[in-house]
Amino acid sequence: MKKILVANRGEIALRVMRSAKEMGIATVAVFSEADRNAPFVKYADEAICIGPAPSNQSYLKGDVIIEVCKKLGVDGIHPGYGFLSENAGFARKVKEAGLTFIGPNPESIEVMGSKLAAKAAARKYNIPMVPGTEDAIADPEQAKRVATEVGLPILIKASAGGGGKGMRIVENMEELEEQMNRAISEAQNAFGDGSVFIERYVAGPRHIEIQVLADTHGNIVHLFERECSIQRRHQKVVEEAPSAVLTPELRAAMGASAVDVARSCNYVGAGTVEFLVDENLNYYFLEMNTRLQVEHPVTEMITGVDLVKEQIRIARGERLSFAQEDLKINGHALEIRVYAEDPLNNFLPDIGTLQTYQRPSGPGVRVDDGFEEGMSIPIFYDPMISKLITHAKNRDEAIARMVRAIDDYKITGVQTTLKFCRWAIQQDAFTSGKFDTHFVKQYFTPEVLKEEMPKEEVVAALMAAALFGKQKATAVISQQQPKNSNWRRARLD
Ligand code: MV4
Repeated sequence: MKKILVANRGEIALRVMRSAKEMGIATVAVFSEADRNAPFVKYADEAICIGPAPSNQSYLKGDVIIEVCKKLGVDGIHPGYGFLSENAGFARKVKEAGLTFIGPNPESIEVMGSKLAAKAAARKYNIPMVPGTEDAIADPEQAKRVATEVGLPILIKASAGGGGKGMRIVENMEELEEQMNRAISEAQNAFGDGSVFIERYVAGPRHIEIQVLADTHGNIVHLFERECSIQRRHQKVVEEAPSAVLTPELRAAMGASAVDVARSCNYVGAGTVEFLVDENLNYYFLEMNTRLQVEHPVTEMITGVDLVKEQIRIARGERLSFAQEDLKINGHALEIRVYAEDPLNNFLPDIGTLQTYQRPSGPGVRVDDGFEEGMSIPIFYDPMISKLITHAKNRDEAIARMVRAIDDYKITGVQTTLKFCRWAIQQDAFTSGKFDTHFVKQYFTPEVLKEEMPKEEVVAALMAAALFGKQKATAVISQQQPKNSNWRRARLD
């Protein structure tokens, strides 16, 4: 593989190109008109504009991207995350064009894209799963029988969903039929597939995922877990590795299960197996993400493995150069996602120009970003500015280092989630490790950020929020707009 095209933008495009460069591989960027001056475009050996700003006219144009590959003599395509990364049809077309898709086979993407098919595949390997239905369900009477059997509350999930899309909680039998019918019609509208299934609702779970790598020779290893329970409306806020709650035994068991899930769909490449872990440390398989994830750096920090390089080596047909026994956890890593969003105003995207943009640095600090000072954040895509990652010899030091790095990070011109993250990682519930997926809902109100900010700033921000309350309401509604809305955040994880 001599030349790779990165079918993505922003920090992840840059991240992928850096590893390619270290491997002596030339890089091609494709970009939209909104990204003309972006660092990833300048960094690439060659760069081609593929269309206007909206993703469906640029980054989602698979056929155009394949044409660029043919023209420029590209060998392989790295899809990053989001956009075309989990599009089985695209992966298939890439293959048919004689190019290498740096990712799993289209068949694996397809199986894991259907949550029912994923669970059916995993069932053959005795992976622990939440009790519920094995097939799609549409008959309300049957649904009531299942609900009685597994016990209320239950969750109705869309098979074509994932990442929390199309999920509905049902607390009592009276609302079951209506909720199910709504879930079916929503799933039909959103995904073109109205299949839904039922699971018992796990009340206060942690979200823990396992990174796997699989080569084309049947070797599969896991690279331990990432704790992703600190999230807000299915948007991850803080990720860490390792998890504060896993024992070595549980880690080994979940790792073995994750490897089996990968095996169950003939997986090749880097993938992530998501689990719920309940308060008694029972774990349940949820779904598998068939791409490189946003939060992959924390795994890189604690294992010393460059996941992008491994993806490329695997795509070249090489064998994994290490076995499970060779992998060890070294220290502790944290990642926070820095968004151009206003935590004092319901996390509304606050796009604008990065008037000041000074990164933190120093020992154990990594910043994965795609912006420079003076650039404006396009309204067309996810408003993530960067990922701030710290690594230290233990969890307490990684947290202290993160607080320091946040304080050293100077961003003006847009509101960011920096102070929200600073608050989160200093909560007793976080520092003690005793938290679950309800952390933000449980503890966060805009007022808690008072301590994180100078007083005048709080007053001004809260007043602005109150004054523009009406505007805010409109914007919230537009955030809930369907698929093609620019504000609808690409579901990354
Ligand atoms: C669940 C659950 C409780 N019980 N399934 C949300 C994302 C999708 N991957 C699955 N999700 C959940 N599935 C059962 N049976 C709770 C969630 C959930 C969640 C999971 C992980 C991280 C954050 C979450 C936030 C709300 C709900």
